[in-house]
Amino acid sequence: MASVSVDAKRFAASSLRFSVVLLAPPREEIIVGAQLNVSDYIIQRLAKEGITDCFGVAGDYVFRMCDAVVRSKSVKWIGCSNELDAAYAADGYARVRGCSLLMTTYAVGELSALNGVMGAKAERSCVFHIVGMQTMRHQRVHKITHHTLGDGVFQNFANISAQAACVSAVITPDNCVSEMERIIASARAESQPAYILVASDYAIAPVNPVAAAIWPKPASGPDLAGAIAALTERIERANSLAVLPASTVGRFQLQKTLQALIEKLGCPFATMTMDKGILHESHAQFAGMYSGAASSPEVLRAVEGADLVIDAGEVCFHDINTSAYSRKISPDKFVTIGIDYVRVGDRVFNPVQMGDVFDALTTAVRKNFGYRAPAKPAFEKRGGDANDPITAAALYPRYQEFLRPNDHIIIESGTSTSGIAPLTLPDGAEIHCQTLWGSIGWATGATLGIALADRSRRTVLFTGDGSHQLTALDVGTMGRNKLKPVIFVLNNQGYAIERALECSPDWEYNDLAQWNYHALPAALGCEDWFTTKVATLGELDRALERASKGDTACYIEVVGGRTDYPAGLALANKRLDAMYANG
Ligand SMILES: Cc1ncc(C[n+]2csc(CCOP(=O)(O)OP(=O)(O)O)c2C)c(N)n1
Ligand SMILES: [Mg+2]
Repeated sequence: MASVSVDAKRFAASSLRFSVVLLAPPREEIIVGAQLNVSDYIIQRLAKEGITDCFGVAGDYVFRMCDAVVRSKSVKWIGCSNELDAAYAADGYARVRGCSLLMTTYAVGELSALNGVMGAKAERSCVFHIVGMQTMRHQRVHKITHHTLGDGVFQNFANISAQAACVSAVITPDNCVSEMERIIASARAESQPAYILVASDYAIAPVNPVAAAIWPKPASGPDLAGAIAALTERIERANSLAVLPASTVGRFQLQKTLQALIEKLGCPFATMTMDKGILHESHAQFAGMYSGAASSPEVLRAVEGADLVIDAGEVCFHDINTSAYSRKISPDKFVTIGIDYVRVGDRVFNPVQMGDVFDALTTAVRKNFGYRAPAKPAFEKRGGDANDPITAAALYPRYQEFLRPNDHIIIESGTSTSGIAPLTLPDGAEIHCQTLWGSIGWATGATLGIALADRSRRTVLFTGDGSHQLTALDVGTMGRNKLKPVIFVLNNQGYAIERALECSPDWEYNDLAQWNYHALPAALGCEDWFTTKVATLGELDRALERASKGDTACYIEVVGGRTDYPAGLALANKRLDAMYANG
């Protein structure tokens, strides 16, 4: 069998297939690893990316990497209850900070994190996933160690974890400096996870100090002019135009650039659930939420009635975004400005960078479509009497009033997404959701990451009882780190969204163990949290008032109806054949 150092080189080389190929420019800055060991170098280099927290679960093969975090002056260890929690938290953190750090141990740890990291890949969240492995000394002699299949093989899982990343490397003292540059540049260019394997003895070996070439940011090529000409020609020919901004615009922090283009065009824009809040919803050109047949007549007119629809950032017409594929936009009036390409009809222009296209198009276009969105209807009244049970119709208008400018709002797959998505966001408030990957429990984990990534803003979580049961332990980690989220757990006695997606709502596999959710924070060690369980509108109103004070973390268990579906979900319930291509 080939020695692992050879494997390492082969693995690193093969991983190039998944990464953006970037050419090294003349050296501008020299990063030298002198006097640092591999683990310290890696942590210090990642700290330069703005990372100040490391989510993870310790284990003997990753001890030496954990030590480097503990030694670091700039990165703090955030111990999590399990690796899935840690991965979800890292995903949330990266959405706010641009990138994040996740640390797990060989095999048992990394495989537990895999679903969370794969979700980060699907949703373009740049998580640096470091995995500590057995010493090279043991690997070379195929020692039988714990966390293996007992076969003396150490590469059984690397390829599995690498699938959840866009770039990967096995770090050695020799390649450490250059591989870290390649990994960081590639992962940031794609805004997707990187997988970094470090053997325990190499982690404490001194870095071979070499000058590292700086990897450039991806750049547009000569196709840029052709892309702008093709887009401009289509825009000038159109009598009406709409823009659908994608969540990637936020991942690459291009909101202002896109907003400038939309303002120059004077056209409507609408967002789908996955992309909600990418641009301010108070903007005069915001037509509303686009979700296929569930959209308002104004949005349907603006989007489906337009001569041309610009997809800004590769929107995703999946079942959830389109209310079970009820979108009607013909492909011939749809053009895409992708992360690194433009597609107009059958023509593809690449490589061209999304930000460059937004900028150049803003300069090039002359036409202004003069769109102003009609005045938005006033928020629905709260409605209901104090002793009434809590219905979706009474709950979501109350949440609307509760939201504040600049909130980080995290929504979970389930009825909370259908209920919150139609609300109008206060200025600067951001929605964080995972509607493409849709792995439940994500929202509670992401709340931990987001609240840590930005303590200056309020973090509000809307989750369901079923999803929360996967990752409720994160609440303890939030308390341990003195975070002050506001958490709403909808206790509707099971998987309501699944009841809605079935011909019968009564299958027992959609029922849950009935927890005392509001007792969890105390059981998980949270001190001074405001916790309550509310079953009537009067109780809910009092809890909302108390939570809006903002002086403590809040955990509110909201008792809802078992099959009380918000409007979007009720529509999907009527379109099950289209949703699943049944019969
Ligand atoms: C990891 C994972 N397991 C299973 C599913 C399937 N699933 C999707 S939504 C859902 C139930 C969500 O229930 P809950 O959080 O209570 O939300 P509700 O709709 O009741 O408000 C399940 C089990 C999933 N998406 N992800
Ligand atoms: Mg539920």
